[in-house]
This record gives sequence, C-alpha cells and structure tokens, in this order.
Amino acid sequence: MDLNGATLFPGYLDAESQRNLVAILRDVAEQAPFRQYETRFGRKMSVRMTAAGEFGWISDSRGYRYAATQPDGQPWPAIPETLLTLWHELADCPRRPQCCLVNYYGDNTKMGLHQDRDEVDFSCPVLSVSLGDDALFRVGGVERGGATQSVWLKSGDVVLLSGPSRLAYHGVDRIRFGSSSLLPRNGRINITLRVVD
Ligand code: MD3
Ligand code: FE
Repeated sequence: MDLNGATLFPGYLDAESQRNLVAILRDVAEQAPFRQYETRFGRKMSVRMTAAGEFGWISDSRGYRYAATQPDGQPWPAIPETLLTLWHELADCPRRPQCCLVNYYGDNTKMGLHQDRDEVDFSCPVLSVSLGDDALFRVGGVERGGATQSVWLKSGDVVLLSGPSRLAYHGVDRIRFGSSSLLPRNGRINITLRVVD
C-alpha cells in the first residue's frame, strides 16, 4: 500500500512475532532505559525513547543528535537479530542499520510533523515497525506545508520509507490509548531502523 511514496505492509508481523519483539525490547530497555528527553528549548518531549546499535538518538540543552553512547556514558545494546533480519527482508539496502530507535507513546503523546534528515545517506531507507495501540500517522511531501495523508497504523504494521518518501514530513497526531492489549500498560511502541553515517 502506498503512502505518499512510502510502502505500508499492513499486519506484516503476526501476534506471536509482535509478542516476541516486545520481549526483546524489554531486554533492550534493561540495558538502555526509556528516557524522556528535553529539547534545546528546555521542553520535555512527550515521547519516551531508547535505542540500540552503534548510534542512539539523544536530546538535551545542546539540541538533538545521534550519539555513540547513552547520556550516562554506557554503550547502546546491539540491534536485536530479528530486526536485522526484517531489515534485510524489506529494506533493499546493502548496508546494515546502525540505529534502532525505539519510541514509546503513552496516553496523550504525539510527535509533531518533521523530517528525518540527520542521517548522511538518504539512499538508505528507514524501516518502521508499530506495536501496541493504534496511531494516527500523518505523511506529507518533502516540503513543509504541502498536502498530507493520514492513516491509522496498527500493531504489526511495517512502513518502508524509501525513495522520495525518505524525506517526507511525517508525524503522529494521536494514539488510541488502550486499543491494543499487546503492551501490559498500553500505549504504542514504534521502532525505526536507520543507517546513520
Ligand atoms: C515518513 N517516528 O522516530 S515512524 C521518528 O511512529 C518518527 O514513532 C514515528 O517519526 C513514530 O522519527 C513515525 C517513521 C516513519 C514511518 C512512515 C513514514 C516515517 C515516515 C512515511 C512517510 C514519511
Ligand atoms: Fe521521524
């Protein structure tokens, strides 16, 4: 299914694979806890984040950036094998992902429209996996202010952002808190796999 040039694979992961991924992410979070970062303006982001791989994504008073270590100096855990397999199944990219960013959306959490352009090689796609509650996802074009399309992303959906959609504006307007029973305390997890440098 096409979303302004992004490819949506609805229900790509079955219930068992979703539960398996949640268990794997629990291990990741033991080594790299979910954190609520501040923007450089000192505003707390509503999304909680952790990461795995050579690089994680962090934000503080100096702004946001990819970082080779956690804010406490610890390394990020390795990217789980099942996610590397998923990348090679769908991404059509010879490089390995270097960052597995994990976003947790609780009740009343959203993510404003933005582009993902802190990576160096835009010929490499971004692969996104949704787990847990439904999210109203919005995708526009490569220019701010253009027409947008909205779609509800559900648990098990996978989105591949490649080609022109790689630089499309996107965001999460809201989640339907409690719509899924996958996560013990509800909410939504989104995993994105990226090549960074
Ligand atoms: C762009 N995450 O972490 S998934 C992010 O659901 C981020 O947590 C969102 O944006 C989330 O930077 C979105 C990534 C994604 C998925 C589909 C897209 C970005 C997209 C389709 C078109 C353009
Ligand atoms: Fe993004």
